[in-house]
Amino acid sequence: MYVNTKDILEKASKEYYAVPAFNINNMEFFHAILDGALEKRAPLIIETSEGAIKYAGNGDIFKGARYFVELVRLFADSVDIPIALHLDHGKHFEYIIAAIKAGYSSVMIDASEEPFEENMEKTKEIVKIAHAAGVSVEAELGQLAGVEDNVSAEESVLVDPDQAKIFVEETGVDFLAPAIGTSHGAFKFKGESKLDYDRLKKVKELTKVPLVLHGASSVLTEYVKMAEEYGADLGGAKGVPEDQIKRCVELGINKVNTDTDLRIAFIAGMRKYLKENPKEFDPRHYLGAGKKLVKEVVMNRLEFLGAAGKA
Ligand code: TD3
Ligand code: ZN
Repeated sequence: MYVNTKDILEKASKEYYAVPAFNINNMEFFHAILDGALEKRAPLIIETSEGAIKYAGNGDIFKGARYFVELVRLFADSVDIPIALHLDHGKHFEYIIAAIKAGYSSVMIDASEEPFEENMEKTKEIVKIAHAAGVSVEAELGQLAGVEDNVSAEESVLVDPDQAKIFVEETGVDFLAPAIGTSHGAFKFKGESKLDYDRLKKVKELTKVPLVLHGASSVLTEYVKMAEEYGADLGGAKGVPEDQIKRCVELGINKVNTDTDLRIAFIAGMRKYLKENPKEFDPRHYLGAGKKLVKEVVMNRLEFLGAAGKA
């Protein structure tokens, strides 16, 4: 069934597990993710960036938002696991409104690069509009380093736990993404991954809301290697190890945003297939090879985050 993201995340917050939020841009990734969640009997959050909405609408953002709602609802309505659709990194008012109007379950207002007061004001405004439409809201405090899609920052700025408490109380936001040292994309760290667990623990204690980890892909060696074996150049790719993400879940993370891991698995599967089947040109076959590996990654994440069996 199609549900409010809040229903999924409040249960996860109470029981200390996390639900992955998987980014999609097209039908194939959605099918792979859905199949994985059904097999694992897990709740599911599908999310789209502003860029994905523009892409799916072939330039028209209202069509793009509607496209994703129709796609997700069509399948969600006929299965018995809870599925929510979320706008990831909403930075522009028009995208946020398009998502709410089209029927998204939740939206993120990302004003994290603005000063604290402005972030609070913008978030408050979106919360008022979204809540009136029955849509829940995520906001971000601090900044992640890295560049992906519409999302970019030079260096990370970590969340201030005391500000987080004020922010949640003042804005009425439903979920909070605290920056604790992760970054977006396939090249997250030059040295070792270092996350600020103490900061995360404090944020949870002071806010008590479901918390979101961005930039949480693990960049699994197995898929990076496969992609490189068949022609990709991903030298220096590095993600957040799974045991570090698990630690974050123990400390109160309930939504784990995942894009890069799916992209890498997909390209690995597709490159291998194309190389091994040079006479093949049916898109269902080469896209299908990517889908198969996306489903594997999805099932692995659902399992180690503790979402498997929670539907
Ligand atoms: O918000 N996202 C999704 C990607 C950003 C826009 O496309 C994340 O936090 C996941 O990041 P990643 O790169 O670690 O999968
Ligand atoms: Zn993110």
